[in-house]
Order: sequence, then C-alpha cells, then structure tokens
Amino acid sequence: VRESTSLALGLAPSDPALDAARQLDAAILVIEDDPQSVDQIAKALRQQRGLVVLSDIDAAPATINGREWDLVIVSLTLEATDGLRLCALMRSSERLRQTPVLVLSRSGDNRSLLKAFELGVNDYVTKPVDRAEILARVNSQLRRKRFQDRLRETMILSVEMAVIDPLTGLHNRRYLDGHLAQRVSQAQLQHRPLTAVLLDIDHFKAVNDTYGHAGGDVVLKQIAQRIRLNVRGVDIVARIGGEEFVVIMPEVDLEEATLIAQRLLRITAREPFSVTDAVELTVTTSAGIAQLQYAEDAAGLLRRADAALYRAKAEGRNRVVA
Ligand code: GH3
Ligand code: MG
Ligand code: MG
Ligand code: MG
Repeated sequence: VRESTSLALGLAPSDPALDAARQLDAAILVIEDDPQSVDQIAKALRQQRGLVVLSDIDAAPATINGREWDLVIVSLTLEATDGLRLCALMRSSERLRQTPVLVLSRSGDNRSLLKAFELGVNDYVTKPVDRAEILARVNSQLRRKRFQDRLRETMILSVEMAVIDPLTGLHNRRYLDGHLAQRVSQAQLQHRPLTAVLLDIDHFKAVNDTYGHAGGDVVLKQIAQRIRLNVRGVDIVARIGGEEFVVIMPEVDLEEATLIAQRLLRITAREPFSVTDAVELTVTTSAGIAQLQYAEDAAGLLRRADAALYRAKAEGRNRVVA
C-alpha cells in the first residue's frame, strides 16, 4: 500500500523515500523508560523488524555492546541512569563510535542537548515524540549509516586491490615493499633463516614477438599460478616486473631454497602452456637466490638475489644460482 501510494505521488522507484519505506531490517535499540514515549516510537517504527526496546535499563551498557546496532535511540530523561553517560560510553568505544545515536530530550532542556551534541550524538527528537518526525529522523540516520558502510567496504576493497597485480592475481611490488621489511626484521630478531628467490622468464621477448602480447600474458598468468601452487601459504609471492617474480621464504635456508627453486624451474619448464587451443609452448626460467645475512636489510637481500639471477642468465639461463 505504502509503495503504490508513493508511486501514485510520482516518486521514482529509486527515490530515497521509497528506500526508507523498505528499510525493514535495521537493528535499532531503544533505551527509554517512559511508556508513552516507547509507545509512540514502537508505533512509528512498527515496520522495523529489528527494533529492540530495552526494558531493563541497567542492562543498557551490556546490550549496547552485545551486537552491532544500526541505530541507538537514547532517552535523556531516564529514571535509572543518566542517558548522557550512555552516549559518552558509546563515543569512547572504538567499535561503537560510528554507530548513529539519536537522543530523546525534554522540550526546553537545551543544556542536556548541548552536552549530548558535544559527546557526538547525531540527532535528537524532543518529547512528546511526534511519530512522523521520529520516523523521518531515524530513516535519515539509517540512510547515512548505509552509505557510510558501503563507502568503508569500497575503501577496504580498494586498499586490498592496490597491492594485487591485476594480471596474475599475485601480490605486486608495493605489497612486497610493505611486507618484506617486516619479515626481514622478524627474521633478524629471532635469528631465523629467510630466503629470497628471484625468477625471470628466459627470452620472454621472443614469446611476445611470436605469440603477441596477449599470448605472453597467458604464459605469465599460468606461470604465476604454478609458482603460487608450489610454495607455502606463508611465503610471499609477488610479480615485481614484467616477467619477474619473487618468492620470500621464511624458515628456509639457502640449501633448501635451492631445491625449491629447482623444483619451480622444472614445474614451469616441464608442462607446456596453452596460448590458444591450438598453440602450446614451453618456456624456461632462471632463478637467483640469496639468504638473509647478519644485519642485512630487505634491499640488500634483493640486490644479492638479483646479482645471482644475473649470473644465472650469463651462465646460459634455465638454471638456479645461489
Ligand atoms: P632474458 O632471458 O634475458 O630475461 O630475456 P627476456 O626477453 O625475457 O628479457 P627482457 O627483460 O629484456 O624482456 C622482458 C620482456 O617482457 C619485455 C616485455 O615486452 C615483456 N613484458 C613485460 N611486461 C609484460 C606483460 O605484462 N605482458 C607481456 N605479455 N609481456 C610483458
Ligand atoms: Mg631480462
Ligand atoms: Mg626475462
Ligand atoms: Mg626481466
């Protein structure tokens, strides 16, 4: 009925007023002990299946903390406790700081209201509660929270995407720069081995020249997958150049790393790559290895792995040099 009425009024289906009418699944906590006020709120928000009216005001802090709320409505005229104290509690908690808070205040009690706003509450309704007004203010807060939640998710996602190489799905140079230093200092502090393996595909330019850039990309994707599947979850695997990869292995010394690198080279060279349904090709890879030395930093470690890789190329490619 509500929706057809809105449509009859000429609102577009995506109109915020309609979205508000559909907001039935919000978790709203009401902390109020005045029966008339509770009655008005319950009637105004009767469409909210997630509405919780707290009867035991003493349990308010525990209930507030007990779960995620989309909105908390706090009365400033509570008999049992100071509503402002509850507002302060929420704003001093890292987890609840973003939760919208709407206060119910006695008409004319500007002192409490100002204090509430100083504490960071989002909005207020004066008593006696007007149903249309509280519905509008609640919906406004819910819309804002929804927008904020979506924005936060997008931001988290883009932070994650910033350290992923879109072609191969491996971590990228930025991730390596951010995490290698941490792994290095950890290994230094605990006097544990840490090894870097640098892998570079041999004559990759020829692959691109023969099969095109897209063909080269297929090989890069598949090689990346083979490397990732053949090292441990704790190892960092990153694509740090066009056809250059690095594997960082904690708790692995030079000897063991050499065996692992030789295995990676065999795995990448043995099975051909299907560039298209009709075309298969084989590539070889060269690897340079360095184990972290006493007092060495991340840059030093990578420099020595790179020098070893250079030697592997100079000595004829398709080999591991430590
Ligand atoms: P080497 O054995 O000495 O490593 O020979 P190479 O041809 O592999 O060496 P080089 O580093 O000179 O060439 C790497 C080539 O990788 C050059 C570049 O066109 C290609 N390349 C870099 N990034 C990409 C990419 O994202 N996709 C594809 N398909 N090719 C790339
Ligand atoms: Mg090269
Ligand atoms: Mg190369
Ligand atoms: Mg290269």
